[in-house]
Amino acid sequence: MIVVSNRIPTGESVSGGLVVALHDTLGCAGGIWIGAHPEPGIGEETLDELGLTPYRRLAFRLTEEEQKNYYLGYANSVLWPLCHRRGDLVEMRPEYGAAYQAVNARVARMVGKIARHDDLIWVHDYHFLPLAKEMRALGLANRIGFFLHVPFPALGDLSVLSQPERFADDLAHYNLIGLQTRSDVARCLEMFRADPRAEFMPDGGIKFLDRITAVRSFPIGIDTAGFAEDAAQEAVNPFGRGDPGRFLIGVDRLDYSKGLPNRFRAFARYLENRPAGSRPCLVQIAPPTRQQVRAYQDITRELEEIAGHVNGTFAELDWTPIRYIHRSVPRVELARLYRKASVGLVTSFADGMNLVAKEYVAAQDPKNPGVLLLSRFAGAAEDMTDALQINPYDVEDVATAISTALDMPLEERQRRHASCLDVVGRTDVTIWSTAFLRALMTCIPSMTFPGFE
Ligand code: ADQ
Repeated sequence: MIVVSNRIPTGESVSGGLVVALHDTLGCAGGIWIGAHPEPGIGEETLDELGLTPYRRLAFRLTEEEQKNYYLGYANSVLWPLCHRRGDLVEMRPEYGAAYQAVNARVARMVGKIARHDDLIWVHDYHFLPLAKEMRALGLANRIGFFLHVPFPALGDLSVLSQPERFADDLAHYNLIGLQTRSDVARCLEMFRADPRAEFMPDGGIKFLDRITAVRSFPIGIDTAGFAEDAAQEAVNPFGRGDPGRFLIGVDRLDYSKGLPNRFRAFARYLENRPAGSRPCLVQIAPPTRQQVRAYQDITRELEEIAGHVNGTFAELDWTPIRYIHRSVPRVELARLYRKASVGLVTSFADGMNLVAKEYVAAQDPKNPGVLLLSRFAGAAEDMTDALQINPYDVEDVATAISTALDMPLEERQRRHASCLDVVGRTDVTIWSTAFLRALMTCIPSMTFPGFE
């Protein structure tokens, strides 16, 4: 098997849900994992073996220009805002599209050099939409699957692209298109339905010109048991001596899709109605990402202003309303934080799945669980119907939900938590990867894969 993703694990250890899942999958099946090296440069290289795993890691380096035009440019200033319904933030430049195509062609050649005819190829995310088409052009007839981690764009939004018709054509070169939710599948099918080149087959497949593809949802999850185990480790105290008492938690990459300004505003609105002395605090962990992109600089500044304003308005000598932390936190500490928090806040305006929602639920003590506030626009909301679902555009609605969550009786908390935990367990990350690979293999019954039959 060959896996292609933008990021690959570097260094000695493997952490993070997706990375662990792919590491285990490749560890079981053997194969090669290809991705971009975090440091800029030229060329390709094999990274040191990760322990005794039976797979290899192959990294390609992006030049400074490629980093700017392919990664920050086309991937994160065109496709990311497009998929997150922020057409207003799309920044279109000719050099972006050209670099995106060139990097995809280069990665296709890399795969072409090492792929055997019976290798399965699994491509991840919006950085590599045209990769299958580039590989087909080199003559690769392998079974190629694609998984999109972010929301599938609405048909109308695709018109933002200079050549919107290429989106369907690129995707149709994959044998299987995996998406997070049933709503994503509906939007993808709508795109194919509107395209005169596509024809729907009786078995649900899509014939697109001379190719056949399938579209299905595979909701991604986390390593549920591992996370619950970390969360229960009482020896770990993430606060040291600065215990805030009762608190709410938010954990997000600092991204405009996560609805952070409205979260802070809603928390402030909640505080207005709560007498001083009985107020909880909000711990917000948000490491900055993609800071070279203007929209990310803007959201960083906006959030600092709001946090400063809320803290200036409500702080007391011995209490700060918002503890706003800009760095990464080790996973075991993060798990402990989730467990101690009375409320977990997910307020995305658009989100493929949102793993934080699942991590928060997995980390709770089932006897005395906290409450998850979950945006109805996060993919996780499709199945986690017993989370307290909120409309992140409506600050008043979120403020009321914060109040409801903090006052919720134990029995209702337990009932809602048990239902959400059931969803988290059923979509565990190993179930996700196994289901995807099974689906990718079904069209070739003679093909077997150790551990995935
Ligand atoms: P993201 O947009 O990054 O992922 P999310 O699914 O919430 O969003 O995953 C974030 C991960 O990073 C979580 O595992 C979280 O614990 C971790 N994290 C965030 N801040 C951290 C911090 N300060 N320290 C340590 N860890 C931190 C994209 C899509 C999502 C989709 C995932 C997986 O945007 O919609 O769910 O991929 O497919």
